[in-house]
Amino acid sequence: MSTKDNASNANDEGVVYKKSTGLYYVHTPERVVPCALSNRLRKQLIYPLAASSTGGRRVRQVKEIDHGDMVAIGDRVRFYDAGDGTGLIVEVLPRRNRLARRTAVPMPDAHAFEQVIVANVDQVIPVFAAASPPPHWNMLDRYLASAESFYLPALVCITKLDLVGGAGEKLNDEIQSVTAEYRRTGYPVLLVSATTGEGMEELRQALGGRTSVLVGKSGVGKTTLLNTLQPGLGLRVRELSARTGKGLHTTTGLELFPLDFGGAVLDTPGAREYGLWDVDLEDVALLFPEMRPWVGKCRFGRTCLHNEEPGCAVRKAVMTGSISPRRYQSYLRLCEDCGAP
Ligand SMILES: Nc1nc2c(ncn2[C@@H]2O[C@H](COP(=O)(O)OP(=O)(O)O)[C@@H](O)[C@H]2O)c(=O)[nH]1
Ligand SMILES: [Mg+2]
Ligand SMILES: [Zn+2]
Repeated sequence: MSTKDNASNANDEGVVYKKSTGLYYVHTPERVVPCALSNRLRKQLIYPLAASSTGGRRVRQVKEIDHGDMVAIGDRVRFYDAGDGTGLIVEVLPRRNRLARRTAVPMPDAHAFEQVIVANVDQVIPVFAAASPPPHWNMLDRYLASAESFYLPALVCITKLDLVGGAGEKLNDEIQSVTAEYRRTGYPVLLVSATTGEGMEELRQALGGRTSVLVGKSGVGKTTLLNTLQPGLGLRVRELSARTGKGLHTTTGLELFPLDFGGAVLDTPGAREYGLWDVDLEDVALLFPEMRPWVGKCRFGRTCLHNEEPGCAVRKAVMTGSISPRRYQSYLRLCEDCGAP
């Protein structure tokens, strides 16, 4: 086949798995094509975003593009195949959803802009170690609330179970009660260990055929889980620093990895920045699924922030045991981050 035949095909479609110095690595079922962005597309600035039509988001979208980041990992794109192994992206197809972070702003009065980490996500998987580093469940509540704010399903993965006696009958009390709590709230929880292999089959099934994003701080064991499921994924395992016991930071670009058993996974190299923004204070409670039934039923209705207000239905639910006091504390801390007085 001549290279001309490929060049004539403008309708190739694929998914961006990796970005690197102006090139987008587009995966199709048959091949990987490094693509540049067409100038025409660069100038167009606006492209349809399926999940959002509000003015505010539209503005953010333009800002995002202003900062040169108009194609995200996970985006489905159409491209011209140049016939020499490279291509040119001519269209970004509408996004089903996205996971984003707020990027630091250099000037005090400038607006933070949204940086899309990955588009078209099926699930967010917060990963926590049962021990080493010790888990901070408040952080898990943040990840979960963040996923909720993007309307993304979440699956909790607690790994290194071997360090606390395994997932069987001897399961550590704290892990047991926390697991039960999240499951009651409706979040699936997987208890796994890359060392003993327990829970790994369930994890494989949860990942299969889906696009997943692993979030969790460095050193919890994310990369090891992936390497264990699929040896040779080429992901570097960072050793815990012998001195500090913390994960060593290396700056690696984000990359979506295709899984042999179907689906793809993004291993974020540390996730401090998954804060919330653009969430109104009155809506923070909606990011906690177990609070939703009470939102709007307080004496002050939808203006209640469920803190000190009299006649608060959410606080009453905490008092009567329907809402975990621990999750409620996480809610209050999140409110503070969102500017609660
Ligand atoms: N005991 C135990 N150690 C683990 C397990 N998974 C990972 N580790 C260790 O934890 C450290 C950090 O792992 P890594 O996968 O690089 O974490 P990441 O930063 O989240 O990707 C490494 O020293 C791993 O060997 C596990 O299931 N059990
Ligand atoms: Mg890693
Ligand atoms: Zn209230």
